Amino acid sequence: MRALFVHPGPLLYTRVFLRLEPLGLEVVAEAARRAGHAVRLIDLQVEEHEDYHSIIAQWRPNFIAFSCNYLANVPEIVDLAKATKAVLPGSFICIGGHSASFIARDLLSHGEGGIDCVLKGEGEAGIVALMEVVNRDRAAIAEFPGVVAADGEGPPPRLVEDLNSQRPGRDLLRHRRKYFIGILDPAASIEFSRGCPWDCSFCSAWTFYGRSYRLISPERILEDLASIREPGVFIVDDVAFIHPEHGLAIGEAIARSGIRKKYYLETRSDVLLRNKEVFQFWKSFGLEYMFLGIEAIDEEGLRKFRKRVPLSKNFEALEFARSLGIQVAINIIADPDWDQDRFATIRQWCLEVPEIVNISINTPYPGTESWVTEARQLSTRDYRLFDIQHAVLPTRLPLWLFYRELLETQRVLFRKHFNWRNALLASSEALKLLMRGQTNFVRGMMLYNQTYNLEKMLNDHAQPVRYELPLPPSNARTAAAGPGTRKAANLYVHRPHQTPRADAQLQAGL
Ligand code: B12
Ligand code: SF4
Repeated sequence: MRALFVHPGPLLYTRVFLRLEPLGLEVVAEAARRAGHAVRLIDLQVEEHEDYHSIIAQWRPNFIAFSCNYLANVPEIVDLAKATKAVLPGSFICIGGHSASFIARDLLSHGEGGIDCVLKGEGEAGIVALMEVVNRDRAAIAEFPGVVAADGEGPPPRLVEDLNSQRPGRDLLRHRRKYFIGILDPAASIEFSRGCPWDCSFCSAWTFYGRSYRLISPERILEDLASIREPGVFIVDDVAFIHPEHGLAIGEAIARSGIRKKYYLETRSDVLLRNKEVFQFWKSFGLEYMFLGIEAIDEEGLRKFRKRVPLSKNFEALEFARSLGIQVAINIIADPDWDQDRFATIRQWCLEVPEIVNISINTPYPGTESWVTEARQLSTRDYRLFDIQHAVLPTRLPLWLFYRELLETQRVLFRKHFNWRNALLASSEALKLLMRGQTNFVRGMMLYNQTYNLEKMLNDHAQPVRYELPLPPSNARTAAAGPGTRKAANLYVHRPHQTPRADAQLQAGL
């Protein structure tokens, strides 16, 4: 078949701070290519809709597969699918990815016949067999694992049997130098492990992967790393280095190989403290930036998000990261219920810590436990606003005042890092990048005020809504389901795995 794999356009975040290569889609596309299909990939984060339409018109693919990891991209994907079906009525259109897996039926109904199926779960596990079925007998697709189609739904999707046998089709991207994260410009992405053994209430990583946690071998990782030309590398794992021996083995293999890169990773405070030697070692050959999901600066907030990390551990982890000389970014979740005093307290706290602080907004997503337990009614069901940068629950303050406080907090934090000393450092880094022809970081900084702007945020809420998110299940039904994670029983995409004993101990902080 002629198969076109499509990543949708940028979100608010991507315009300023980072834009990363669509690694998941590359893995799925590569599986199809290795099975002998003619494959192309277009990433609309860095290309235009006209480029997409011209591939459709000239190459005329007969299989088009969209990646929908982010809810905010749903309207764009649905419109592209409909427009494609109108010009290529015989083509087969499929959607996969993280968010698509939780709202499969709704996507089909928004598509009004323009979407043939949603393939839930890990795409590389099912894409090749799905393409075979489409080729042979389209009527049979509804029996296929992970498929949701207009006339039926197959059994749950299967997990990939061996992650080491998968490869990302990195050469399929047409503009590799457009991906960056801060001053790691350009940057590539890489995967060391998949899944997460924890179960935070606001997150859908664990419900997607059925609470499984799998490792990729150091040999395979080294082979992948050796194929990467970019000097910056973003490690996409939800929580890096949960198993210290794995982190050390990868590190030793890299150090031996002589490959020099600068790395960015995300982890948890308790993992950082438990595996200090791994992070210390990684610092010695290129770990430069780390993201810690702190989420709240009070015990009550941490309990609500079920982070299973006491506040004191978070502060201890920050101290340790500082001592290593790693640049740390942390995330705090703002609640729409916050008033001006709460914002002022957070602003003060953020100014006192040297880290880069990112503020996101508490957003119940389908697939998370918050989606079924949140008692407040959504104030909007516009997919485009579900990007954790917009308030989708009722705000205690008038909406304009909530955004004014939030933007002011973000601006204070932005300025904190653009004081004269940092500005000098950043401008010398920026100059080096510009001299190498890399403009992503500098352009992002220049777009800050235009992107994070009160008028724009309010205007986003005033847009006509053509596609609405489904309603969360009624609170009455969830109350009957019982306490804790049992409420999440129906949320899983991949069937839940027995949590291995070691990981259960990790969660309990043993
Ligand atoms: C790395 C990452 C990022 C990277 C971007 C990666 C990228 N360019 O795609 C960064 C840091 C930029 C990022 C940012 C954000 N992210 Co993010 N991110 C992740 C993370 C941790 C891992 C994704 C990943 O690369 N996994 C590894 C690859 C191999 O898997 P994958 O992309 O999921 O692809 C697999 C399947 O989804 C599927 N698949 C994917 N595409 C397709 C297509 C087809 C046709 C098929 C059949 C299958 C398929 O098969 C793939 C291979 O198995 C996930 C959590 C998670 N574990 O999924 C959150 C996650 C996806 N992010 C999330 C969010 C909310 C965001 C942000 C909005 C906010 C934020 N600060 O985190 C921003 C906005 C991003 C933007 N586009 O502007 C949420 C999504 C929630 C939602 N329902 O929309 C997640 C689930 C985390 C969470 N807390 O729940 N993110
Ligand atoms: S530790 Fe991170 S990835 Fe795991 S469930 Fe919590 S927020 Fe999600």
